[in-house]
Amino acid sequence: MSDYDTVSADVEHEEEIPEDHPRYQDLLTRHRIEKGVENGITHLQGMHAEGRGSAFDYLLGEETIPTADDAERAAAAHLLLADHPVLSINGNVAALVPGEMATLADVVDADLEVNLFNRTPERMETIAEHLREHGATDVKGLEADARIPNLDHQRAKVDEDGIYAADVVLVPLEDGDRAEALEGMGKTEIVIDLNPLSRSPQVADVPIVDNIIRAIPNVTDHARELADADEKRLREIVDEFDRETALEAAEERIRNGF
Ligand code: PTJ
Repeated sequence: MSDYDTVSADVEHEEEIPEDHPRYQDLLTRHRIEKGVENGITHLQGMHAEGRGSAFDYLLGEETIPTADDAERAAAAHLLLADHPVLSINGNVAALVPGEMATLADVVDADLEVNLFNRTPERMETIAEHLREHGATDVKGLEADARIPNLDHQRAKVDEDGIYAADVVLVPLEDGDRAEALEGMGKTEIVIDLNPLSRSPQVADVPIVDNIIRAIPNVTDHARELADADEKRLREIVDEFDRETALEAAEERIRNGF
């Protein structure tokens, strides 16, 4: 019998998933994505994305590897140094870590902006409301009064005083085209993606190869710890981080297990 068979597939509330289950984090993730789809937050395609992520996470050992922790610390330093940081939210992110994103936004004084691949007014509003229910005070993305250049219409829609004006953008679980287009706008880009070979981490200034469920609370912990650090110290952390090393280490772990 596989580990999956030990928990009923139709768990109604996540509290029913036993915390001592060996695949607890994976079961919790799947449950949140299913609920996200049921509640009109996550697109059906988000389930495919989650399946891919889950396979990479299994190979990573379902833990934050040391280079991912370095990336999470560098991300915190970038966000603290930024004049206008924005955290981008799609349907998977909203289902998996709504409260954690609101907390991070609070700690680093960033905006939250809903930015969808499969954009509909209903999903935009449902996700914004879901974030507010989880502690977000101001949710951007609904104005859509600016466009990311060189990207097709729906995916390019952003707020002029949000992602468009941002100097540092966190784009988790993002598709490669938009990550490239944001990079083309000269923004400092932090990407969270469990696949180190995906185009988004490949173009990111800070690629975080980790499960977003672990990554966001860890970025927040680093940001809290660095809250009193001066600009020189924050710049040192940013400069010490090596994106190539982080990508190579993640690929090595996935391919060879070390
Ligand atoms: O909500 P929408 O309409 O904006 O659509 C969002 C999805 C995720 C469907 C869309 O952006 C998409 O199709 O993304 P991709 O191209 O499948 O890329 C998602 C990436 O996120 C993949 O490389 C996955 O490995 C990775 N991923 C999935 N789950 C996690 C993850 N990375 C970190 N943590 C996860 N839990």
